Amino acid sequence: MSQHETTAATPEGGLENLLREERSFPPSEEFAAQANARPDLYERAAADREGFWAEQARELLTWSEDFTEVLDFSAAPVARWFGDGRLNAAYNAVDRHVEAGHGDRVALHFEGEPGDTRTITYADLKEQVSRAANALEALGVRTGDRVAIYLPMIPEAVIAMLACARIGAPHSVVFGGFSAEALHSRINDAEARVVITADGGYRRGKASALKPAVDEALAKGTPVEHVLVVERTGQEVPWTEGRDVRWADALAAASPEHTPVDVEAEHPLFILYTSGTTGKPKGILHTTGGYLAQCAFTHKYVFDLKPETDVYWCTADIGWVTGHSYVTYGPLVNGATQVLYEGTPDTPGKDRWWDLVEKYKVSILYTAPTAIRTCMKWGAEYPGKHDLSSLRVLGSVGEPINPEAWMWYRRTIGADRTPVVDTWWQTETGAIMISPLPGVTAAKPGSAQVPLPGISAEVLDERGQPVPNGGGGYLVLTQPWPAMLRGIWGDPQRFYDTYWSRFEGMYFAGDGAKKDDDGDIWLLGRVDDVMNVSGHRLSTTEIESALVSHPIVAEAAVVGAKDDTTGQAVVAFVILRADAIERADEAGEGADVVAELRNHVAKEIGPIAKPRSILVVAELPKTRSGKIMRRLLRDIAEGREAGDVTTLADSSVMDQISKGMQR
Ligand code: 6R9
Repeated sequence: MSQHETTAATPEGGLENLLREERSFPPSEEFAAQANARPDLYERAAADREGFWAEQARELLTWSEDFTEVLDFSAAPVARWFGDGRLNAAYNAVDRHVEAGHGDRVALHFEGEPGDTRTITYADLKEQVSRAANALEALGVRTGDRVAIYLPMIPEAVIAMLACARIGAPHSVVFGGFSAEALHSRINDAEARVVITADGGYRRGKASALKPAVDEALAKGTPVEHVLVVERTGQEVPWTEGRDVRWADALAAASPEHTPVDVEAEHPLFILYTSGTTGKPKGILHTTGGYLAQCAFTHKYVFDLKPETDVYWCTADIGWVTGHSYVTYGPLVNGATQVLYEGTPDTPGKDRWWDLVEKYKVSILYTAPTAIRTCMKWGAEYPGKHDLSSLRVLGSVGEPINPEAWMWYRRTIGADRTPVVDTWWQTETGAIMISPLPGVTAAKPGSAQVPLPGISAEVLDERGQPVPNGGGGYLVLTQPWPAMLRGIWGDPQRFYDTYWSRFEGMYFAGDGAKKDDDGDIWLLGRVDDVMNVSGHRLSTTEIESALVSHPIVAEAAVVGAKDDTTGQAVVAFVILRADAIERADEAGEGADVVAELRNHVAKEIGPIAKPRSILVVAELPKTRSGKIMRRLLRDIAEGREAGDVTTLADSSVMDQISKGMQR
């Protein structure tokens, strides 16, 4: 049986196996006795939701001006939390820990892929962030200006984000694996004035380049005035005098003192682009006070963080929301010590992660199911070579975790001792929403289980009615929460249409879910045209647009097919232009066409979007109204008989495609 037969991509896929899961892992007495979370958190939050969040915001953050107002949802769906309070995110993440006498505590244990290391204390971080903030100001960046960040996983990525936050300049981090084209559209959408990048970074034992992609993006026309370039690999890079500035020079010239700019709680902290159901990525907007409060709260309770003794490691890249909330903001606001690792898990060997856990005595590990399944595939001998006894909490995020992977994570990595927390949330939610609490919840392998204290979720049927226990439907959030997105950058209508129009007055997340007999929630994956490949969100439409932008492609349809390792994989069906087919036939270039198109997608979007397979077809299955029936293509891509074809305009199309697949 494939691992994925138990995790359906859509509610109609059926989840019968999952709901038969009866294993339960109650917290041990020792863990519960020392846990941050207590069962009464739920009751306190239920009794007075707003009072509960106000208490968390005051306890976990330092405000330069206290708030009197907690939630204002009068302009729904845009919420204001702690609206009349003022604070600074970088001050909360850095300075106040130094002022409290923790300047010598390690903030970041950085490990480069080649094995170079840097230890950065909170005092070091304060100096670096202050210098970087002064450097940005010297380049003309003011409060409210946007700054794009395109960096590998090096300390400067965190420093750059915090430097922006320090001056109240919203950052827009673009994942380093995205192409020049993707970078260009994100820079322009946010109208960034400055880009912070590096010459390159280390990946799979090699120095890969980043700066050339920035040059290529800027050549297409952008409002960018300056590019700050971190020297990471020392490779030669093209240089534009006057525009490009060396990070090291700019920081050396800047003062190590900088007064953080106090902003309103609702001041924009960042924009982060994520794939939606149309071709154009959405710039998800997060603001300061509510976002930080929920990041800090969830990080403290879901991971049971003890900042004095824990070593925390989240393997996410800062290009994704997990890297924002659980590398940069949550952990640093809580004064945690964390590991930051630049490279891949199998360089130089398949035990690199476990080597790092042993070396830094990591006690809390937060990673994605795709990584866990990859490690499962490699085998237990790799973690087995290392002492992993420091681990005490394991977290999972990004996609549904199948019970087999959950069990392996707990047994092989956690010695059958550590709680595993499966955390459901999204770029849009800003912070964890549904998760067990270690020390409180009896965990069920494969289920995110319960909304956190102060969070309200429900599973609704087609007509918007809550499903009974045992039923399945659509996951919605029924009450505003502090870290919720405040909109889509520059597109309020799309914000409303995407999330708030399906069910009156409720946020529809785009995920299918079921409630089991105990009322616990099981996530089933996306119900829209968004794929989840290795925990990364990709839009079918965006990849289709990329394919169609190639001159030889007439039409394209993309589906996410189940994949044992990556969760889903991109499978594309393309119709070539007639003249292109003739030319390819003459030259005998069939295979080259596929390779060419895969590379084209990598160039347009990024290597993560490369289709696993591309099938050249003569026709696509369409309804009479011309809608491509992706459901049928998914059947083919997953090796099944195609389902109901009666709504097709031409039902013979599927036979032709299946034959093509068998060849
Ligand atoms: C944090 C993050 C969000 C989508 C979300 C859902 C899927 C995330 C999950 C999960 C099941 C979990 N997802 N965590 N599905 N169980 N624990 O991943 O944000 O990149 O915006 O993706 O990921 O489908 O809607 P983002």
